[in-house]
Amino acid sequence: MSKHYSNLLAFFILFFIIYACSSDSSEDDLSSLPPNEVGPQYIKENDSIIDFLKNHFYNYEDFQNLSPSAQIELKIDSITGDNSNKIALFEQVTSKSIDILDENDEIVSHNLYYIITRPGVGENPTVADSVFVSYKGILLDNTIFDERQNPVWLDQTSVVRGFQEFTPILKKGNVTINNNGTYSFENFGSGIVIFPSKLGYYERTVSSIPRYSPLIFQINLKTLNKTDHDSDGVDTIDEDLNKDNIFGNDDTDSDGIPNYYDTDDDGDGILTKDELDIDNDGNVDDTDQDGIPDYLDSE
Ligand SMILES: [Ca+2]
Ligand SMILES: [Ca+2]
Ligand SMILES: [Ca+2]
Ligand SMILES: [Ca+2]
Repeated sequence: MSKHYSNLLAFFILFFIIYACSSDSSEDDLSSLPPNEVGPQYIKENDSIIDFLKNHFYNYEDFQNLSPSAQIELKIDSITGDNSNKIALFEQVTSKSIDILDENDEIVSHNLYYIITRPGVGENPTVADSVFVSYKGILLDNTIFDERQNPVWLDQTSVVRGFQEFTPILKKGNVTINNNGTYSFENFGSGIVIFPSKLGYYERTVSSIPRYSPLIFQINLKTLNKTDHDSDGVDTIDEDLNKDNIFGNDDTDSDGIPNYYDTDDDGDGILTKDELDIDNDGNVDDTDQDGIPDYLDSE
């Protein structure tokens, strides 16, 4: 990690609104009701999202011929009156399907819809990385529920799923260190994503976001950092053993600490970092050659 990025990391602040674990629904008298069934709720919300996409447009004209450092603010409006000849969001979105387990552990594929307004030039983040982003969060009724014009660091393992799944479609920008020591970003990836509430807060009321709210984010991906949350030598992205993009459900030694926070993943008393690559050949060791690396093999 370069010195500049370390400085940036110093500004890492845990923002309340975007983090999936944040909730103030305890005060709510409806919070004792069981959540709606995932399948029917998804169909209802997806219908309302498609309806929204067909009847709204964004200020796409402002996003043409951008200068390298431009950060254009997203504006969404309905296609009526003077704007009746605008191109609907529906004509411009691409969809990505995400498998979500319902209350019976059956898969309900959830669409998120997105538009890339600038692809970016560098690496794509993974669902495990820290991302340095500016963003704006909007509800379908155009209420802005959160906005960060100056970029902040967010941990992708902690943000809402729709946000986490979208940023890997963007590429980061180039950082320029100015003569006065400040820095700026150019040609960073930018886009708009719209997703149903199961990829957001679902049945919870969070700040000004009502329960079962589809969310819209405009995201500018300035840069990123790889993460190794437990500093055990295994990147966090590689601690998601079942590759479902959820990091809390991989716990090899069943001690209640998921692998990405467990410094001894197989619970054999030897730290992962001390059995990862003892011969230092750059390959993860598998002494008994059973296909399970030593750090996950308690045998
Ligand atoms: Ca997992
Ligand atoms: Ca564990
Ligand atoms: Ca670990
Ligand atoms: Ca171990």
